[in-house]
Amino acid sequence: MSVLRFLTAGESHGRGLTAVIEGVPAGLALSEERIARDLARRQRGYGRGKRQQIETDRAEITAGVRHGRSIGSPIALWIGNADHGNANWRVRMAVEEVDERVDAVTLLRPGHADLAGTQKYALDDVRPVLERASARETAARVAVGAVARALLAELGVSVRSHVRAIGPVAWEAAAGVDWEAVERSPVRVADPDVEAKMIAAIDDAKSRHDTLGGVFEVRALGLPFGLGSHVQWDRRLDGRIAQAFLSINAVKGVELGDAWTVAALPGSEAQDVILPSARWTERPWQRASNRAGGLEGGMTNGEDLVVRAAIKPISTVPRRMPTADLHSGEEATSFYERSDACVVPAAAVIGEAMLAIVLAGAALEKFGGDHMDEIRRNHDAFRESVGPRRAGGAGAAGRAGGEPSEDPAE
Ligand code: EPS
Repeated sequence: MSVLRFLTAGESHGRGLTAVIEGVPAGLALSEERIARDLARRQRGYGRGKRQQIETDRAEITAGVRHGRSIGSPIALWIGNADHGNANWRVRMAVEEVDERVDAVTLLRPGHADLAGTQKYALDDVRPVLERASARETAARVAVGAVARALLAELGVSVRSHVRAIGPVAWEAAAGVDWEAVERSPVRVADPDVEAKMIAAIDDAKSRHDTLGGVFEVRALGLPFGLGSHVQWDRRLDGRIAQAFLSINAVKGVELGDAWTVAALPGSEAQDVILPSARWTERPWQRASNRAGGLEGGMTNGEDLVVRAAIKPISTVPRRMPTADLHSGEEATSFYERSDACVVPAAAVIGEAMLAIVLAGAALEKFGGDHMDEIRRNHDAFRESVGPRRAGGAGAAGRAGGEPSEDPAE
């Protein structure tokens, strides 16, 4: 269990979303403005549906922050659902008993949690399942992620994302991505030709009453060595990252570095050569390539961390689809209200949040401390210590370490 934990609560059309984050040290500068920026980035993206025109997500910080800084106690966040203001939703999602008749949702939608959820929780209405399974919940995760990013920024780490594919249209980003161009793009790519093709693909899917999935990539830049550990299965950072990404609604596959390409190469061509110190230009222990995506032995290895995720086309397909009825078990056709046509750009922002949360937790495990100053000191001293290590326990590049113990008991 990470020292940084969070829980969310809230239904898609209920009053709103709550998040509680435990383990944030004292002294971290935080503001609702900063969180709002990430929430707005999640709401953007070509292919989003009408719901995003109703919501303007804003997280209120209701606990754990005083005079602009965390105080070490749990941080609580509240994001109201504007759509709940609609009279229909107020009745359908009322906390108290209501006098009005509320019809059960009984048409099971394949690809959603509807069938498994109603069976597991013994429900005769799909509504309670779909409300919580909805990707609306990811707004709370992005708010939590903004807190995690603030902590990582103090350690010189930034988290970025771009889209690699929407439906059949792919974008192979170069190593030096123009991140500002990505931010300006409604499909999160930095190539105008590819952007136009992706937009056309989404328009085409919409006109055919269909939806599109794709692939997004998240990178963490400026990471220190040694987040995660090789010593125990559940401390391996690669496993923790994969779990975090697969927990994002509709994500069905995760790739670390060039995993799928490397799988087809002979071992002699699959490595990232460790360069000698004469060739280091930016930091100790640079590599000739980064096929591993910044992770070896379940630890960060100083290179950029690269995670890619495959997201399936949204299961709410805007046309009638064959299904079965929850009450009768008989053949039926699914209903359609409204939905997004493509959420790949938004999912990339959610991926940033999940990666930031995992990395901030791992950084707190490595650098410890209850105040940001303490964490910064530990972090800076560790970064200083990275470099060639001499036999006999001498420290990095011949620095201290290996000194005779001054413990009088020894
Ligand atoms: C979602 C269905 C749509 C999306 C929603 C996730 O909601 P609605 O049924 O209200 O139109 O808009 O996403 C969000 C509300 C959001 O903020 O991302 C689903 O079924 O997962």
